[in-house]
Amino acid sequence: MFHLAQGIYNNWNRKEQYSILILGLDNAGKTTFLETCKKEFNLNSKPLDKITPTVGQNVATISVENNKKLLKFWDVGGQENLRSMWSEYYSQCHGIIFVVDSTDRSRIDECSKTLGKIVMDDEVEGVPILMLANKQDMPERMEVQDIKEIFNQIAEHLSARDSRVLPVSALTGEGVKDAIDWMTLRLERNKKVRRPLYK
Ligand SMILES: Nc1nc2c(ncn2[C@@H]2O[C@H](COP(=O)(O)OP(=O)(O)OP(=O)(O)O)[C@@H](O)[C@H]2O)c(=O)[nH]1
Ligand SMILES: [Mg+2]
Repeated sequence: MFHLAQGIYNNWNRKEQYSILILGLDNAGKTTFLETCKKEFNLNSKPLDKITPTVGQNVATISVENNKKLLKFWDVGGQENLRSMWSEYYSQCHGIIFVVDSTDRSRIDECSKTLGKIVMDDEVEGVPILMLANKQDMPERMEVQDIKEIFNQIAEHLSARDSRVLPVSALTGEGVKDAIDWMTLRLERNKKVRRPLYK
């Protein structure tokens, strides 16, 4: 009887778990975004001024929708020599967040080429991609519309891919919850394409 009750309890308590990969060039604000997410979802987080360039990976799990879903974020280093390792994560991920430094006009071309390479990878087929125009708190930022145009050129090559560009400031937290909401909804809709893991 106890085992039956335990089984029912476990099943009832089962949570869907999704893995989300945070990608983007070095200095884009990926780790800052992750730490701000942790703070917004009441987890212990690092002071933002103590973040250093990522060499390995940072992992954090946040719980959304009244604890029914777990989003496991993988933040990996964006320096050029580290980008070749990104593809090792593709087959396991349910969603990709691509962070763009909206103030870095000189690297916007490198940024779009990097994103182009990601979306062309077969393992990424069907995975929702959210592009974040980060650092919107800075006066010298590029407008979201301009970033959207660059992104749309890449999206044109895709079929009915779920993708979106949203403005955020990982530093102030502006737009961060909206970004998580968008991704959570897309993960739900893409359930048939990639099954969630259960915990
Ligand atoms: N003004 C402003 N600065 C930001 C924002 N997000 C990140 N930064 C700054 O950008 C710099 C790089 O941030 P990181 O979070 O380390 O960038 P990263 O993408 O993780 O970099 P790598 O780990 O090297 O790939 C830091 O000085 C951050 O404080 C933002 O929204 N606004
Ligand atoms: Mg980092």
